[in-house]
Amino acid sequence: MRFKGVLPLVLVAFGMALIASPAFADDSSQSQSILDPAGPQAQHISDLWFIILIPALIVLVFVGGAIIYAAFRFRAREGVDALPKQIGGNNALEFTWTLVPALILLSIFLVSATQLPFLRHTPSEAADAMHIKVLGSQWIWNFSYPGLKHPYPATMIIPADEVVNLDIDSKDVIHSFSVPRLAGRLDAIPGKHNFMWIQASPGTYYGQCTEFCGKAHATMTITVKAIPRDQFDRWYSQQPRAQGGA
Ligand SMILES: [Cu+2]
Repeated sequence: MRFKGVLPLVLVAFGMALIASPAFADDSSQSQSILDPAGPQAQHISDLWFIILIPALIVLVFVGGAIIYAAFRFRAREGVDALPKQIGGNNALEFTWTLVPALILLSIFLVSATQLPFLRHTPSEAADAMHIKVLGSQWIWNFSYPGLKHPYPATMIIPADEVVNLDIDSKDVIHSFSVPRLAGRLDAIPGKHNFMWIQASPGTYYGQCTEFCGKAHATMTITVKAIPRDQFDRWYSQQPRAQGGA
């Protein structure tokens, strides 16, 4: 009973440590955290996460502090059985605790919504950037390049520091494309063409299907290799061409 107020705080602290830990992990090639961004999309999302963390921490300290204070101050004590003074019908108090959270949530909504156009639309200066077709199927991702004969399973090679458009589709059930260090996740839905763009610093980035899609869902991994433009051109020129392809 007397630890009732401490338990939520311990749980919240544990949860926050769990969430924040990848941000402080070293820049290992295995990292899969959006808080360790390697491109402008992930950078925006990561910045937004930290901006929202500030009001969330203030609320945590305020509400958690009030819970701890109340739990200790008004705990049951030997020989004292009177209820603490009960407050009810205080309009000013009720108005405040409705309005303040509503304003906090509205601000978070607005600051998030203003990011959407950047995340949804290819930057205008990269209007002619390459499109790669991303096809999810049970249980492999395939990446098709313009003019090339075969799709490439599991590993996507892209030119570093350049915008690349991804046209995302599914062959069977709903999958979700997610490479956290580059961008947010986007569902691959049969019959619906979804779109996102990425841009990556040179390096190798990992992700996976993030929508449970059947028994081998866990093996549906993604590797994105961002290599310098000249290396990319060399690789591309060595691949089998589609018939009639450039
Ligand atoms: Cu899947």
